[in-house]
Amino acid sequence: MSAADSRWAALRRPTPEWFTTAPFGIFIHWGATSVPAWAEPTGEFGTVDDHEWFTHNPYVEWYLNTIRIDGSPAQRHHAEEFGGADYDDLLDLWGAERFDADDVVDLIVASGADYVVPTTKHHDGIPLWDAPGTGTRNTVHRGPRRDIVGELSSAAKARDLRLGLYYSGGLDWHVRPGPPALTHEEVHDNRPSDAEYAAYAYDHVRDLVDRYDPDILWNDINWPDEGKHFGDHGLGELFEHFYARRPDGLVNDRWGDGTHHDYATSEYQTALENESEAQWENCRGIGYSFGYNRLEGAEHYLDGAGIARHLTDVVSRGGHFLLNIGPKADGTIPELQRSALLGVGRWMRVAKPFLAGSRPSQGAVVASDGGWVRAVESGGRVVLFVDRPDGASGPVTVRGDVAGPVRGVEPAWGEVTSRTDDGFVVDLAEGRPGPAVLVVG
Ligand code: FUL
Repeated sequence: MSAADSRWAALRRPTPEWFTTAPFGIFIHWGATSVPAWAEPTGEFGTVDDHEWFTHNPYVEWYLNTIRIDGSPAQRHHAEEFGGADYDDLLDLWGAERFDADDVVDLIVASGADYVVPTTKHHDGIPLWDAPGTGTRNTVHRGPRRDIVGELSSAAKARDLRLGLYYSGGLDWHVRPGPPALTHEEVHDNRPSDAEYAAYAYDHVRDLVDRYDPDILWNDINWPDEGKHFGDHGLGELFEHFYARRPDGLVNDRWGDGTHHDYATSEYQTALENESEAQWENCRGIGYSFGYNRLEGAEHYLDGAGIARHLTDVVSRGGHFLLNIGPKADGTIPELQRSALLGVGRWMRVAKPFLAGSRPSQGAVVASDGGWVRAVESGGRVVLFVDRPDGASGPVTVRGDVAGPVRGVEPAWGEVTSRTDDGFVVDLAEGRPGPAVLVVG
């Protein structure tokens, strides 16, 4: 092992206790792109090929890339709606006049989540706090004229939510405008990696650590190559500083190969290979975008029960789920997102104790009659979550390693109506907020 490798290796640590019992977090993507809030709902990341993806990018927060692709529908939209205005004009149009961090955090607490991860600077390079070296190009001096990171951080801490901070270290289209990316290869090949940008990004993240004391550093895309060292302004030193302040802090895995991470990430249906690591987190939007997209409706969105199923699936495979919400430009949470969070929260009040700190179940269970089942081990018992993919009611047969009595934790969601040698039938009730929760033994 080289000297550098052993220094990265020395950063490894046991997973902090709080994270092992935190199955669910909420991501917040907010930025000047909430002004247009416009993207084609093309499909879920991982199901659309590269060329179509970039020209018809469903991620609203990629607006600045998409409108620079000649002939893209987003470019046409930007011309028609904003007269092709300079992107930074959107920052000035972003009012955030109804933004109430306490209200947003209350909603997150009501969803049953344990941590929140707001964006602090996305690929457009606009910081949501008074970031060093950015002059007036940030939300404190323009647009909202507020320290959005600070307001969310204080509100989260006041409600005992753990705080992660998202930072786009790999892309900054202000520092490196370049030509728009048309493929994922171009995203990675054209990212800024020089020492000057490395120092700029270092100063930003160090400032975030010192001001807001996050529990998670959630970097995106990569870290500038010239900053991947242990010396002054190096990523290694940044991690050491972070862990010294936050001994139970964690960092995600998007800093580039040969560096360091505490947990792996997957996104929608990509990087699924990372889901074999000891600690991993899947993230996705409620619809096909992270930033709020006014073109999306209920047909693109997960509802509360859909979120509950996705969360259960992830946890049953040993992961954490980071679900994103995207506020509107005025700071309010879109109604469908709010109701989805309240819906999953209703389910979490019963289900969370069985998910938090659980492990994937060793036994095999299957559901028939169009049913859906996932299993975990929790408190020494097997816990089953039974549903239908469309949430419909009616009987579902479950078979497998289900020795012993089976009891519905919330009988109003579904009751066991008969037992066979190797299984049982559960009658799923109408109007339940998510999968029925059943304890075996
Ligand atoms: C991706 C970004 O490009 C998306 O916009 C989003 O922030 C997601 C969480 O990570 O790589």
